[in-house]
Amino acid sequence: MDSHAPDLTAQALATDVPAADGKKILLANPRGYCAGVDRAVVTVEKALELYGAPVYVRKQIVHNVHVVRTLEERGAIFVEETEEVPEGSIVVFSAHGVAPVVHEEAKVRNLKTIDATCPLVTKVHLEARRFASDDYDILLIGHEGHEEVIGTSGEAPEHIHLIDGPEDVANVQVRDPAKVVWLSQTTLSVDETMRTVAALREKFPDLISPPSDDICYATQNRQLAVKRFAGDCDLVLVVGSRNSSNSVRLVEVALESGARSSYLIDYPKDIQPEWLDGVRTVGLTSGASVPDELVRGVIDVLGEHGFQDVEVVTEAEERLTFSLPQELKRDLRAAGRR
Ligand code: 10G
Ligand code: SF4
Repeated sequence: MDSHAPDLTAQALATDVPAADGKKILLANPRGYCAGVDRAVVTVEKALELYGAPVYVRKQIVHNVHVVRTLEERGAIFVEETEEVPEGSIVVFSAHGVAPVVHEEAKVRNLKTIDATCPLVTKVHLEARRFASDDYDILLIGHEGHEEVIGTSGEAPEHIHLIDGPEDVANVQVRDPAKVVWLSQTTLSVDETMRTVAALREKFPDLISPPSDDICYATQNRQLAVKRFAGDCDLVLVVGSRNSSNSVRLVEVALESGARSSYLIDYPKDIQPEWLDGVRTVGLTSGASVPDELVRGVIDVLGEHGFQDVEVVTEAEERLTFSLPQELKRDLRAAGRR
């Protein structure tokens, strides 16, 4: 898997073949891997190299079918719950984060844990802990059942109310309307979240906001990039898996922002030829858990249909990287590896 592969650039994509019928691809930048996903995937790869297979991973390390299959081929074993991991084994916690109770379960089973939770998710956990200790009611905006929401809620279950969109606002009850804060999942639609916050604020005028954005830089940038070109597109293709919240949001953002059609695909082969009927401009992007090799595959397939002109549409340059989890770095150092 090419977790470190350089981004496709306008130059790299320039082609001498004239575009057929003015057909073109608008390629979003940024797209694909964010810093937290890169760190999580590399964590599993390095753990496999260092400790040898099998390395257990609790939940999908990131929500991408191709990433999970590739790591499985290398010897990772994905499980749903800690109790499925044999006593004394190594387990990696996924980038979406875990509730404190999961760390306790792992301790009881004498597991060696490596926590690949994205530092930007940990930041939200710490906010939840702090507001709970100050005895706030916390309105956590997020999707019910999503692993990140389960993990964050587990930090302070008695203080947190889940708000899964504006329609949940009417029923929420708090102890003291003057002491309420909202926090959120990191991978939500920015626009829908703002609509939810507006509805919450109408109900609780003293509602306070998180100290800094909980919807992370990567989620925001990928949505802004799609907004830039959606209105010019007959079709927007988003590479990403069905259970990837941020990828699904990109399809919604594309449609809300004027794309005539938009589809989520796991693989280049998922493109249905009829989607391309009468299409001249295809917007192309990918979720934060998607390796860029899949996007390159989509460009190849579109090229076979006459879309040989690729224009990169840049919203932001991302340079953020996160260092590997401490516990892994320590073992790598001890083994004389980096
Ligand atoms: O978009 P979601 O949260 O479903 O996850 P993903 O694995 O598809 O993308 C990366 C985002 C995270 C690891 C959640 S912070
Ligand atoms: Fe971290 Fe944002 Fe990527 Fe989630 S989407 S792993 S919060 S950088």
